[in-house]
Amino acid sequence: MLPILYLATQNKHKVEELSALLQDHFTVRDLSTFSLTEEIPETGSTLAENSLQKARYIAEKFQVSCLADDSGLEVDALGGAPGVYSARYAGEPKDDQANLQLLLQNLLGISDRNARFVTVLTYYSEGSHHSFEGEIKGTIVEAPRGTQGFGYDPVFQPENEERTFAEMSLEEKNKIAHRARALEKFKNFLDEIQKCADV
Ligand code: ITT
Repeated sequence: MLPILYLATQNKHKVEELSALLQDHFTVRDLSTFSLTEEIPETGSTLAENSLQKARYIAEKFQVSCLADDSGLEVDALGGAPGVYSARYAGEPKDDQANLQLLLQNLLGISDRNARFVTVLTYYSEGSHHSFEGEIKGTIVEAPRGTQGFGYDPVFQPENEERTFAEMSLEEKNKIAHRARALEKFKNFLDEIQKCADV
């Protein structure tokens, strides 16, 4: 029987992407099991701090093993913005469309469109925690393309690709994306632990 892992996120798209990649290792559960009425706090100033804060919050509140994800889009010409503020770039409440439009507006007339997506995953279990980072480089296109994915996907074109993430299926995005790369490191970590347990 596979161990249970809770995903410490309130973003249903992350749940979808992570679940697809974790199903061989865990019985994955989202937070709908609990009656969580508040937003999980994220007051850190880095992705790593927020990722740990979210994981610790859910692990301690519900006494479970969990995996949290904090992600951001870093645009070179904007000095790394929106970065850790990606979810609320256009202010409160969180609004993917408004964030994306503000990003395009701030890049109007700018030829350097280089950017990267970063994810920091934190696994929190029985009082200890481990974090894993994944990134993918790419460019911000001039106008949104595609209807799949979420967030900034319609304006992010990964390097060596002609389509934006929003023009790819979930499976295609999951082969190359920041979240999948961080998750690959998490799985390698699990395999190492398993090897030690087998000796
Ligand atoms: P949780 O904190 O509950 O996990 P969130 O949506 O607030 O959910 P973040 O704090 O990590 O997540 O915010 C990241 C922002 O970047 C958010 O606006 C997302 O829409 C966007 N984002 C994250 N991963 C993305 C991806 O793979 N593709 C496109 N946009 C993404």
